[in-house]
Amino acid sequence: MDESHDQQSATQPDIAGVESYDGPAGGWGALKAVALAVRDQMGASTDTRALLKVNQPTGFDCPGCAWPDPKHTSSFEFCENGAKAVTWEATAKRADPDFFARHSVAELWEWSDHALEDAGRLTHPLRYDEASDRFVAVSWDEAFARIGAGLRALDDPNKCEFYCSGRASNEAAFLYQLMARAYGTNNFPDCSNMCHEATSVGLPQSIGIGKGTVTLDDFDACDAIFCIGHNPGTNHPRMLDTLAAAARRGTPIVVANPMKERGLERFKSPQHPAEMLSPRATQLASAYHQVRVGGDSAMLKGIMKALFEADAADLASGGEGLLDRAFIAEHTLGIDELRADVEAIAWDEIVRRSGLERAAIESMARTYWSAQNVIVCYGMGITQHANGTQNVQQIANLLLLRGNIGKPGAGICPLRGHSNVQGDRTVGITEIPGEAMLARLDERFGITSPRAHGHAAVEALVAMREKRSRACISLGGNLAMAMPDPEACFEAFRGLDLSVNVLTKFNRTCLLLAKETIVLPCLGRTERDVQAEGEQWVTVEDSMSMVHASRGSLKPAADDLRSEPAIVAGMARAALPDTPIDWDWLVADYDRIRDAIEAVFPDFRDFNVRARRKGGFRLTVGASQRQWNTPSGKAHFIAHPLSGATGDAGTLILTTVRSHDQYNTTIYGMNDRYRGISGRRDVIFANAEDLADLGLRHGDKVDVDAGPGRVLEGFTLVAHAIARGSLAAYYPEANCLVPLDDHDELSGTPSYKSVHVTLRPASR
Ligand SMILES: Nc1nc2c(c(=O)[nH]1)N[C@H]1C(S)=C(S)[C@@H](COP(=O)(O)OP(=O)(O)OC[C@H]3O[C@@H](n4cnc5c(=O)[nH]c(N)nc54)[C@H](O)[C@@H]3O)O[C@H]1N2
Ligand SMILES: Nc1nc2c(c(=O)[nH]1)N[C@H]1C(S)=C(S)[C@@H](COP(=O)(O)OP(=O)(O)OC[C@H]3O[C@@H](n4cnc5c(=O)[nH]c(N)nc54)[C@H](O)[C@@H]3O)O[C@H]1N2
Ligand SMILES: [Mo]
Repeated sequence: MDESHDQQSATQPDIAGVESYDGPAGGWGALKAVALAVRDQMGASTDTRALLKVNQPTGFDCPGCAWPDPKHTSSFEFCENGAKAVTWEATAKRADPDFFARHSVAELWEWSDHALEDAGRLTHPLRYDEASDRFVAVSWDEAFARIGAGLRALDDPNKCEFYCSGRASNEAAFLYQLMARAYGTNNFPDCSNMCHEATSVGLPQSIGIGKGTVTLDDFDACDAIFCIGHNPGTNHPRMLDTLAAAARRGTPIVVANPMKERGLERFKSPQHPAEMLSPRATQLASAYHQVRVGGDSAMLKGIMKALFEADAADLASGGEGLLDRAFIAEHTLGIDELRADVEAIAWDEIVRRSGLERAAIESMARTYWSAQNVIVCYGMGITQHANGTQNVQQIANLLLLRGNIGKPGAGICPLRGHSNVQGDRTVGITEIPGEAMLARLDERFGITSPRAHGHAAVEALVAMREKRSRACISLGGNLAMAMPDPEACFEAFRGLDLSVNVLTKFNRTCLLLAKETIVLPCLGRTERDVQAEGEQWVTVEDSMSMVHASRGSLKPAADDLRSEPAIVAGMARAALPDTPIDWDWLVADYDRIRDAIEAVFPDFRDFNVRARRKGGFRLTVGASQRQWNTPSGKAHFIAHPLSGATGDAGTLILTTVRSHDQYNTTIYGMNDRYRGISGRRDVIFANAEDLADLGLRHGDKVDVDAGPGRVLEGFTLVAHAIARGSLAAYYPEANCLVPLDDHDELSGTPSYKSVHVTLRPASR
């Protein structure tokens, strides 16, 4: 049943850990990987029942990704990478005080990121002790007292950054923003600043809301799906069942991705016993277009150009045209500017910049206009560029041209990142809060929230580096490793007075020592959460604006763990002895936090009732009903000059991607099964013809140079199915190539996916 074959081409030398993978996504390889993850992390003795509770109506929300579940009524929703996320959290390993007594910080610094997290779950609050160069256990009271003292010592609340990674529940995130605003700042760098900020900024201008407009039901009713710049086989594996169902119905799936990703090509669903036992897999992509890295702007304009041309031809021959003219007239503004802009670009330029033939782009356009209802899905391949917001708006333009927003079976579908990144935003984690929300927050809690805008992620790191900010509190995440330019970020953290990390696992950001460095261990999604008035549950919002309950059931990893809401309350109590907020009362019963959320965000009406319903409820997405929450009340076509890759001969643009064995900065293992890599991550994927032109070969060691001081040394070239002019490397290893100030001007999203580089034989 082994589906991978060693088919290294005869012309290519053998390289350790590199061989082609010819199997489908999913299949027996996925089941094997789950078995290994369970064995390595959970051991025979621990409670593997957790795996059966993932995404069940009575269970917890999978910490893996934000893809929704089929109405929360499915039988066991199998997903290899969800299982890895769960086993990684429910591991039997412990990073307890003994562990920290054995290993100094100087020693831990030399460990790999994989090894740091693989030490296991944190069990006690920790404080860095300079005399012994070790983290030592402290009581919760002492930890909170130290944090409170550190926060009260700052002469300006805007000198503290409150980072939020997207795993925190709605309840935890809401309390967290309340604490920061009661303290006096809107500094909320968050992981969405590195992720879908281009969506959050771009879509409100286009369609009046910064969220996707589709639900899972729309996938049953659509006639074509476009997948641009995302890799569901690895990052949203449960989506493969949705795509496979569409493919089996004969729905065309058009992919635009510089890399051939197995999870977009074919899939064998472990949920389908018959398929598992047959040699056949489901073909997913009906057409696969290897657009150049950074070539999406040109490609999208090309599709629109072909559509306008075909529309004109259709009208000329007596047809009704291919645009949805009634929709455009009733619901939109800006069509003339968009048309003029698109028509002015020459096909030559579109072809050169996108790296796609004109015929290929025309075929994409034909599939688009031949379908009545179209969904466009996209991920980081669209957003993490200097023109990320523009890319997002081009996708909205394309959809609006045929009325593909706000009708069944059609819409825009950003693939969100962390499992609750969208919810955290919804409940107030934003550096640019609206007045209405602040007014309600103030009224509900008797505080005066600050009105000035705060820092997003890049601004926060710059402020820390310039010593304008003196403290950073992180609710989850590994900020210093997730951001571009690790050297700059390390320096920023090391200059702080106070650094606090609330985590399940120890990571490198904890090793960047401030004057006072504290690590607080929290409960994970899988674990039972008992507060003063009984057992609690939390809520999360998925990619499709569905809010539902998540209830952990496992025994906590250690007796002394606290929940995220309880930890936030502890910090707040210590830092803000004079606020009128009764933190302990709020945390004793999370229904009270949910009532407060409802008071501040009216869309959560009857929150406690609706959250208790099986499957939860959907938040209002105006655009899904063709209600456009823009100043004009209309949806907007937004024209932008061509941007992104120039396609000039000889230029190489490097993108950074996730392997199949990682969750962001968490490295579960060293394999990337679908891309044929095992036991290593020090590779650069390159196009074979580009290598030939450069006089380099598959297997050569190279230095990747992105400018002065930005060199990735001694990585091995791997000839791969990737577009010409394009290279790919793993994140976070390649983050040293990305400058902190190279980001989308409109949204601040770092350009993780378009780094101009040169290659040369390795110097060592
Ligand atoms: N198992 C697992 N699941 C995850 C995560 C994880 O790390 N592991 N991370 C979570 C998070 S926070 C996020 S944001 C999502 C990320 O999910 P994705 O958006 O799928 O993430 P990436 O791996 O960054 O890959 C994006 C894809 O974009 C393609 N790409 C790169 N550059 C370009 C380009 O210029 N144009 C186009 N069209 N495509 C390009 C790459 O080839 C790759 O296939 O996944 C979430 N889910
Ligand atoms: N080059 C490059 N860089 C990137 C990206 C890229 O594509 N390329 N992607 C960017 C994106 S999309 C994102 S979202 C960021 C990710 O940035 P972050 O969200 O900051 O990073 P993670 O790696 O997800 O965080 C891992 C840590 O989260 C903690 N953790 C896990 N579960 C929990 C929990 O339930 N509660 C708490 N409190 N802590 C928990 C663990 O201790 C673990 O060490 O990285 C960004 N950086
Ligand atoms: Mo993300």
